[in-house]
Amino acid sequence: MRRRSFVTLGAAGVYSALAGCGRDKDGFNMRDAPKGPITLGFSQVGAEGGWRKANTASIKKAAERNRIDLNFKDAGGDPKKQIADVHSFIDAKVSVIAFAPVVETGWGEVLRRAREAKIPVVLTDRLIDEKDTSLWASSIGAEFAAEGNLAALYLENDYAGVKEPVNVVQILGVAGATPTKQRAEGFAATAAKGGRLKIIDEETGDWTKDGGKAAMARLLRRNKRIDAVFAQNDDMGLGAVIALEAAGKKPGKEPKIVTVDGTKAALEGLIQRKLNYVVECSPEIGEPLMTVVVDLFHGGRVQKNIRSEKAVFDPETAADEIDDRTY
Ligand code: GYE
Repeated sequence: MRRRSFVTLGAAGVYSALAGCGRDKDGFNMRDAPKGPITLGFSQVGAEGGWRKANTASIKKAAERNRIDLNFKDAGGDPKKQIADVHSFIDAKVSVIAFAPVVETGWGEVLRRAREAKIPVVLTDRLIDEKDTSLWASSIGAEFAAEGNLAALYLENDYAGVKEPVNVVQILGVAGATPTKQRAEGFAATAAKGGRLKIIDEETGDWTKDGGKAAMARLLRRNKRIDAVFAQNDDMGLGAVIALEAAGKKPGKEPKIVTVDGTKAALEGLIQRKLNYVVECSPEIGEPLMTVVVDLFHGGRVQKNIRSEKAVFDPETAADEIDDRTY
């Protein structure tokens, strides 16, 4: 952990008087502001692809800017290691814990332990399956179901006027993660409303390019006619492009491909017309997270749910955006 002098948050002494109120609306008993810098224990899912790497970079950069001492741990995609990492933050007596959960389940015990130790918890990116919502102070991330809605809507519009059903295959992220469940639900709900898109098959691609490639190869073996692919993230969609080209297909024409995230690599895929649509999911959670972390101790208003904006790119809008894309 890096030690920092108590500089930019020099005003903290003034604000800490406000933090004396000590409880949020869920009755969460907040600790008084630490004397030195706030220490944040952050547990990351892993480094599975472009989105995740950008998310990690955003968190590290924002911690530095906001003079927060970051204790960062990478779970390598392993839910058990991730829970052990969060226990280790409690042992280390960090001021606050934040994490992006690999999967939704298994969190009750460690979060109750954090509460007993009076360490506030912030969820980033994804959600957890716990009824007691007072176990976390805030959650920051995207609306995954709405991303699935948009992905289906764009395909639906593309096939307006086509009479036969449009055969869609889906490449899913890791099972048990919030975006895997909710993107699938959102896509299916909008597809059902339109009545044109038919989800004929699905495979998991584990959020990675290699996983997406292998999933697409399996889907091609099982399905004669695939009109469109919904890949739940960019990396898997770009992996699917490789498998389709290896099978002599023309990704972007037949089948059409829609993905979620909005990384630079995917915008390039759009410009090359190998992908058709990309729904943006911003990985830039660092600044909003640090704002919440500071507010928790210095009396600012902490919102329970903070949702990010989203946009959809096609080849034209990707060309406008690509030079500004940093991830
Ligand atoms: O879409 C994917 C990453 O949870 C929103 O996780 C995140 C997802 C993102 O592996 O690329």
